[in-house]
Amino acid sequence: MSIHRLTRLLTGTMLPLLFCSLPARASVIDFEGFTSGTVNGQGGWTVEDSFGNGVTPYDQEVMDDGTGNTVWRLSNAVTGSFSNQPFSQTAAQVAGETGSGLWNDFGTNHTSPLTPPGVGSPADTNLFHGGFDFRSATGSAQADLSLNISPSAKQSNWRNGYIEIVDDGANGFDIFFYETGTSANPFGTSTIEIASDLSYSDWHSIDIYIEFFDGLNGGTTGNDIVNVIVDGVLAFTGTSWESYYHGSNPANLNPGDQPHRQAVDSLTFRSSGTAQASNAGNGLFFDNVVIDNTASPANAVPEPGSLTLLGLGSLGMGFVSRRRRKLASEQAV
Ligand SMILES: [Ca+2]
Ligand SMILES: [Ca+2]
Ligand SMILES: [Ca+2]
Repeated sequence: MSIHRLTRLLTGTMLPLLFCSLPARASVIDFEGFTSGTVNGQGGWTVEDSFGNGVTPYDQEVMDDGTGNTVWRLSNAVTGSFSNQPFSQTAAQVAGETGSGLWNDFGTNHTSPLTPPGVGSPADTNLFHGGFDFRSATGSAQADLSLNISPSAKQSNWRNGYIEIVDDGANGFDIFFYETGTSANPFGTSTIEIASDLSYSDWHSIDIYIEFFDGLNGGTTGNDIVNVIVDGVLAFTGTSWESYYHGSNPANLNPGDQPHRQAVDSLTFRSSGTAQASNAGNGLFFDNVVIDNTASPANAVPEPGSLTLLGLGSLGMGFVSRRRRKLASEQAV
């Protein structure tokens, strides 16, 4: 397990146990105890669509990574559209702006699909945190491997952010963020490389934090703050896809339409675009998938004194290091 993931597990689970005034809301899936084969139906994960849009046989499975560690593997040997892609467990809380809700609502327990899909489960926090570890399933390059991960409502077509892990076949993985523009031209900014050449053989960690703020900047650009942390380092600060939703449905007139404001409760791990059959059986290993809608970069890192209580001196060095990094408070675009 990466040191960065361990720190998140500590902040998300152990500290609340130590300080009982804090609710333990972090959900962490390490796949231990899962049955080999499809992850669908295990630990709250789904690789299906409960709204009748069919099932795609993605190249994914729970398996041993060769070290006795159970992981989940996904490649882009099979690609598909949206709502039947793999989705993680859900958060205990729904994250979004005031008045937003989950599209394709799975109810307050996130398990009962609303048919037909609509808006429900109103947001009860403005903070979203989704994170995971990953590495190459082969430990080496896989040309044309590309997978994307988005904060989403469970089995929803409607994402609210986008991270892409790409292998260009040279020197390691490259990480991209899809930034939005104005409500009139929501995808005007497009993809931005936020990290490059991460080794194939090592485990890496990515964390996506969203802090939702009501409305847009002057009715045009997103004011939500999205911080992406790669291997414990703030790699990029951008915004959510809210300008797209405002721009694509400005009047929000039809009850059946997707709303302006998209709340999220999970991560989707999406295999899309041109299928790369040569990656069958390979792709990425994922582990330690965290959904925790109680933390943001500003409050996720405990004071060094907390670590003294834990007696974890070496980890304390890491925490101090992270604390010294100044997190951007303004959008990068
Ligand atoms: Ca594991
Ligand atoms: Ca590369
Ligand atoms: Ca906003």
